[in-house]
Amino acid sequence: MQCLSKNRGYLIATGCILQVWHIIPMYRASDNRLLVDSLNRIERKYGKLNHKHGRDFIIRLSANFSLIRELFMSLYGKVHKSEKHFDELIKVLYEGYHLRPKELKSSDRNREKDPNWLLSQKWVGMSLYPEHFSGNLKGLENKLDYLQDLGINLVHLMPILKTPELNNDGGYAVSDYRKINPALGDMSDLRRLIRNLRKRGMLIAFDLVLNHTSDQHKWAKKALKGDKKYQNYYYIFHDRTIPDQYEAHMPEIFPETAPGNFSYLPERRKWVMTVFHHYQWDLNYRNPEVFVKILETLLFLANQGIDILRLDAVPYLWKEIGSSCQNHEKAHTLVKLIRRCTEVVSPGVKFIAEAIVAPNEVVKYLGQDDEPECDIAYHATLMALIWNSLATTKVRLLYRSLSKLPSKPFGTTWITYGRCHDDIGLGFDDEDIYQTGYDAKMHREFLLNYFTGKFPRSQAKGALFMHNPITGDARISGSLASLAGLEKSMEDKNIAQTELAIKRIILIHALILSYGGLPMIYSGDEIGLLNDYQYLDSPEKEKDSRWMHRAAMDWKAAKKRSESGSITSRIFTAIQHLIELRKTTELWADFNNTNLEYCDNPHILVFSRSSAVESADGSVSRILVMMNFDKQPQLTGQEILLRKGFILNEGVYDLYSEGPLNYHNGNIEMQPYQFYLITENPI
Ligand code: OTU
Repeated sequence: MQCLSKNRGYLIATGCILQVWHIIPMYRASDNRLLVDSLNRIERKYGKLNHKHGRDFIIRLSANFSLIRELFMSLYGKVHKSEKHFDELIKVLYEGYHLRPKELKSSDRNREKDPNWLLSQKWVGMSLYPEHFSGNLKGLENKLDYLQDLGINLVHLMPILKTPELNNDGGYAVSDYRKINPALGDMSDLRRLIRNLRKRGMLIAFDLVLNHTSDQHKWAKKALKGDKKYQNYYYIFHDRTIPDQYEAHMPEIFPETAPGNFSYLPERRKWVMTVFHHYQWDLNYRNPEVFVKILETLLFLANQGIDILRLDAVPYLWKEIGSSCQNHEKAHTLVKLIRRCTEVVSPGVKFIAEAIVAPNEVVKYLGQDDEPECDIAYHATLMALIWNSLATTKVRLLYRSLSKLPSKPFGTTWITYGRCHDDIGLGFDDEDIYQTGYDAKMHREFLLNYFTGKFPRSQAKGALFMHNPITGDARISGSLASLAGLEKSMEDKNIAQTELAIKRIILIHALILSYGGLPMIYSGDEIGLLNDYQYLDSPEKEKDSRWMHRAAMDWKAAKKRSESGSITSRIFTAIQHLIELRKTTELWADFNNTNLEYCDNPHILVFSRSSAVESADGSVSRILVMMNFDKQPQLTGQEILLRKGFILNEGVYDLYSEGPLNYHNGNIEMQPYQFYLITENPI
């Protein structure tokens, strides 16, 4: 008590009390006392918290303490010794803060002053596998100029933490959260890379695979040896009674390669929950010790300088018999708790929710205004709808699905993307498909046939992923360029089709760069990298067609980006130009300022980006984006411009081509896959 009252005095003297004091009275008296006790314990162990050491921590812990406790106790209040675990959590928070490097603490403070820093239009990301892109982490440093040349300033490193050589699910089966895969480098290489990125004003995103560990993680190994404490880190059962109860309501994620959600451990004659592959053991978040350990890991990664953590498979974090074990309310509680804890230690760190679930469920991972969860979520709905629109040449389903999507909280953003390392799930609503005039089952079948090239006239070359012959369900693999028709048209030496494929590739990028959100380009797509079929020769990978679109970067092809007129150059320079336009136009910052606009032509997507206030200096205050998803030219009336307040023939022009729009008999004319970024000349 005594220590804290001194601290209070200190805080009053420095003015910080203003921030603390208006929060403290909201506490229950018991929380107040607990906070004081916690801080005193920290002081006894680490020395006095003062202006230099701990001021920010005290302020942030005070602001979040009641909520952290409430969230923690709602999950673990009934667990044996929950108070002890809570104390441990607070200790881990302080340790995380104590170990956080000075420069990161100062970056945290700057970001706190500008909480919307991530919404800026200046951020453009790329996801890449260091081993496929540059061999290793050191090699990656030599490629940063290339990324910057394209305009990338956020690098999402695909998982690089230690995994077994086999059975690693492309990095998503971690065996040591504190070591880097030796083939890629070590922690000091990662830190050096991050320093280099920071110097260049670039950000780094990194996976936290927190739903499961590899069966080679030390916790799993100890559990397998019979250690009860570590068995309780996972969902392990001595017979099928409980697993069968779970199974009754759990869908299968990888039915082809990993049927069922439990795996047998012959060494112990027990069953372990393995929702993904048999070697990915689901962590038991009903055990508070697991939560505290994973939080410690998270803070360790944050303290290496990671700006954005991607929470892998976040909908699966909480399992409950009788439920699908996805999107459980307590999975959200866990995310809220992670978020609050991070705000105390490293508030500059942002979170991506990796939740590829029903559209209405995805938005929930962005939290609500007073209950934040993640800052960013994948716009998987938009991604799937882009491909649907290309296959059908129409945008009706896209309009219907997107207009129904609940709006996301202000301050959060989408990852807009065309491809990533995973499959494309056809995650739109059956009812919406029906309302658009198709039979849902037949429509899905059509899309699967279209993207695997079975549909007559389809130019796409993809493969099915996790095909379930009983239900007919499947997802789709294939590189963006191959799905867009580049591979087939080049094989067929069909110049006209190659032209169309290039246009589709550019259109997809125009959409993800302008729709609203943080665009994430998948490495290789910027040069039209085709499918890689080598995975078919590997017994480990042949059944996982996602390897088809995880090809090594083709640096020889990338060199051609400066050969004007080459396919590579046309794709690369178009994306580069789009990125440049995005960065210099503030309307592309994501302040929930995208509006779908009605268009009478079913092939043309129209949306606007507008600022809330008309600017006095005549600078751009609205942009109308028009995109033709058909391989035929299309027309639409000019009313669409009038409705948005554009004055016809007076300075209406296309930002992309820096020229006027094309007209035909008084209508706006759009060539196959053409897009306009329409604005008006400054008056
Ligand atoms: C994620 O994806 C990763 O992105 C995958 O590469 C991993 O294999 C997997 O987790 C396991 O770690 O099912 O088909 O809603 O869609 O977690 C991809 C989230 C997946 C799931 C997602 C998962």
